[in-house]
Amino acid sequence: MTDIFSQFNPLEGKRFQVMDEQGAISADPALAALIPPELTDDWIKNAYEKMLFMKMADQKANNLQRTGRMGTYASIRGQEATQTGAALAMTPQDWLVPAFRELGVMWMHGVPMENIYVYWMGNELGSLPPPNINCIPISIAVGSQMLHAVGIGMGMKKKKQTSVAVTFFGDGATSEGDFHEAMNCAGVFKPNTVLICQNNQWAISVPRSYQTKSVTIAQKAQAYAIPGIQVDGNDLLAMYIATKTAMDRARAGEGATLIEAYTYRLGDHTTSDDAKKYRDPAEVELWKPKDPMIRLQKYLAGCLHPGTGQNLWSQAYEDELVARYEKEIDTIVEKSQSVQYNPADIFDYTYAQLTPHLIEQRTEFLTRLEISQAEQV
Ligand SMILES: Cc1ncc(C[n+]2csc(CCOP(=O)(O)OP(=O)(O)O)c2C)c(N)n1
Ligand SMILES: [Mg+2]
Repeated sequence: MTDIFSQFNPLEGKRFQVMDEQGAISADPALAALIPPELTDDWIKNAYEKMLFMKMADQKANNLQRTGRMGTYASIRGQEATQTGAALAMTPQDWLVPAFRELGVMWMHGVPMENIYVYWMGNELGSLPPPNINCIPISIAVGSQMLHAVGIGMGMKKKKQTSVAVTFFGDGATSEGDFHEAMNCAGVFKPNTVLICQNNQWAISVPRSYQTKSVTIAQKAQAYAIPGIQVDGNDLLAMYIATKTAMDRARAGEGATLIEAYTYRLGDHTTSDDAKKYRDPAEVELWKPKDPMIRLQKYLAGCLHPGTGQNLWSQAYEDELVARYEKEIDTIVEKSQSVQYNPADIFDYTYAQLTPHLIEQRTEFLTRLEISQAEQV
């Protein structure tokens, strides 16, 4: 495998990209040569379909919150390529260790969309994936999950397994002590771990420029003696290649890698936020043409199907997919809304024995709930 990590040194200002904003594969033969044979046009088309589905499921989650059927939700809009490229480099044996903005990669790794909706509807049952789906629960506490991923990767290495723990976190999370502890252990113990920072340029209202004075996040890896690479996170192919290369290193016992996916949060931080209050709309306009969906549409529209001679992307094809996915997502919403749960659960699983204060709260909560349910009848 070509060593892209030394070829794209973040300290030299290099960012790894193989498909540009126009959907064109790099004209540089050395870069084009990095594209492995499995990345056929059909592979790209399949990935595009997954990205469209997650984009629509993401939009639906926002709509559900707006109509009072979901709690706060953190959108992945703009980050679909980062998550899909990484997910396609993973195998079911690998463990996914997410933060909270990972609807796409969680779903790709086998967590049913229904579970993800149930979680954001405020029901912890959503955090329990079916057996054999290797994904740990969403971590709302910023940065805490990176250490778990390093620990899981250390365990895999100790057991001489070839599986890998892949963790996601934001640019804001790199300011947490947990990031530096995780990176230090990643350097010292060489775990089977890949650390993916989704640098979406914002941590709620804090821009990337206030987060760190390092020019890139990827270069921080050098201080911990692990490879680090900055990748165009809106380039599906580059994300796949970088993640696959990092996974192969980990599987071969060579240790951890830091990938900075340079991308953009096109939406608000969450449904509880209004980015217009702190973000210049002109910046969003600058990023809109870099949308990972658009560049794949452009690429696929330029490819002809070898059998039919038709373009691999057209508006009619898109419309047909959208109609099909809308129905599928509506069914998922119905299923997630019909999950039964006991409202008292939020009190019953934190302590072995509730404190007197919480017993009081529990009683009051259930009494009020009965009243409000009675009012609805
Ligand atoms: C330990 C901790 N501190 C603060 C928060 C509040 N908080 C939630 S998300 C967030 C910003 C995270 O930014 P980033 O890591 O860039 O991830 P993004 O939301 O951009 O995906 C903050 C400060 C939290 N959840 N946990
Ligand atoms: Mg961020």
